[in-house]
Amino acid sequence: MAFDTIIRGGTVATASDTFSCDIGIRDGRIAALGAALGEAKETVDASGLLVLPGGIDSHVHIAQPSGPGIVMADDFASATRSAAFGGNTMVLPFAMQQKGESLREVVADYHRKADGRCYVDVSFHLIIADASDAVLGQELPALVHDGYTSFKVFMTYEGLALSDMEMLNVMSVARDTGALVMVHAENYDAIRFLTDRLERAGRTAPRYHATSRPVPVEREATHRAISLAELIDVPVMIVHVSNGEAMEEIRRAQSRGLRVYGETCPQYLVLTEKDLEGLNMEGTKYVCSPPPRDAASQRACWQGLQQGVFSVFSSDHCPFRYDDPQGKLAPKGRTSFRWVPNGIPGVETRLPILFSEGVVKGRITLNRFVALSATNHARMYGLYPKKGTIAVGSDADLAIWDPQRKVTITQSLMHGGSDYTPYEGIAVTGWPVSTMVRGRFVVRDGALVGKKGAGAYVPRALSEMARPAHAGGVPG
Ligand code: DUC
Ligand code: ZN
Ligand code: ZN
Repeated sequence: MAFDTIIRGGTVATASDTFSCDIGIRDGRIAALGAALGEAKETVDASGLLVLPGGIDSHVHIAQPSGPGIVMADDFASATRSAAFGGNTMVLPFAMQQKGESLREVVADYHRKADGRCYVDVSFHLIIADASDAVLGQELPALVHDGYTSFKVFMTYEGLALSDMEMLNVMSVARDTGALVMVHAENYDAIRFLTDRLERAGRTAPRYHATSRPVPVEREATHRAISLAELIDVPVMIVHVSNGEAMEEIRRAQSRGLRVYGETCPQYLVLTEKDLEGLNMEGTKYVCSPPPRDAASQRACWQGLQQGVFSVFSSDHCPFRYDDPQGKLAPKGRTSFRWVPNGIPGVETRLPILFSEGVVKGRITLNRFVALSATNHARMYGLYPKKGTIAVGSDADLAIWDPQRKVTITQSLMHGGSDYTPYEGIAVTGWPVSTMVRGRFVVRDGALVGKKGAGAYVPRALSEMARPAHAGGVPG
């Protein structure tokens, strides 16, 4: 038998082309693309459906320590199951260091949490909270060498925020090792100043979370992160960009030839700060940072996606349960927005929202959708062409979409550990009906058929974007 599986009759799309062809799969990889491929142990009829590279969500938080008494809603099993139902075949969570911890031990701990529990493939970014000489001089270079080729730094958050000096030191390690630095760009002191002032005025409701982190807080930090990266001559990814002013900082850097990349997320396309105004504590369901903003910011984020300022679209999945004293309704969180855990679930809804609001409404092409949802993530984070495309030799990581299916997003359709979706009631057209990882279905016709533990850890090469040949070149 020539193939294990043939997917027949679908419309296949990559980041560059859309074409009708059958896909022959052998030993977990794409072995042939064409017509009349012959015999296979199994044939899957995809007529009337789209066959796309499985989504790669390169910004998710799973089972991350979140402060005293707070528990994240997803472990690796529930997060990767939810990811698979959302058309994803790989996620990149963070292995988060806390002050004083050995990075090596942190990474080993995340492997223990993930091993044998994943439904889709995973790889880890690092979060550097303790930029000590031992971490930067020894552990970090060795980990980059071992395939942990990207790390995130924070310019805000108690216990995580790095000073400019520390950022420069971390960026120097990235420069020496070829790693990619991801930056959470918000000005910590400005947020603390505004938060104190709001609290003194009795403005503690969830909606003041947005007031405490206005656009200039993000724009300034974005500009500063870019300037620091320019000094070191190192590529950076500005993650979860929420508005036009920060986006314009990135565009300006790109037009000056700097290797500065941008990411935005669904919450900045379809939510606004008005969502934080819900009655009682309902607004906590939308507390994330940066906060959702306004209609003009949404339009700017679409422009960023259309014009290539943003090369990746991720969820920033960071789920907490709502009706739970270990989640959004933690006792301390009820006293002030300052203590509400930051983050919202989104790994399952990222792609249907982008498909419906983007492709179906004519804002982006199907090929741009593939680039933003899969291919550029693989290129950015050292996974291409094993992951992120449909090509002979690539892993058979595929999502089969019904482009006509109309669904109203609601919590009862979700498969993660949270008890709400911030996208409740949003009507979408287009839905991922089946997801296949390395030639095996995880979700088939809307039902879970994959095994827990079938998802594998994938070590990564250096980012293509961190190589000198890419100076000034932003993936389209
Ligand atoms: N902000 C982050 O920086 N990370 C996770 C969630 C959030 O809202
Ligand atoms: Zn962040
Ligand atoms: Zn995040």
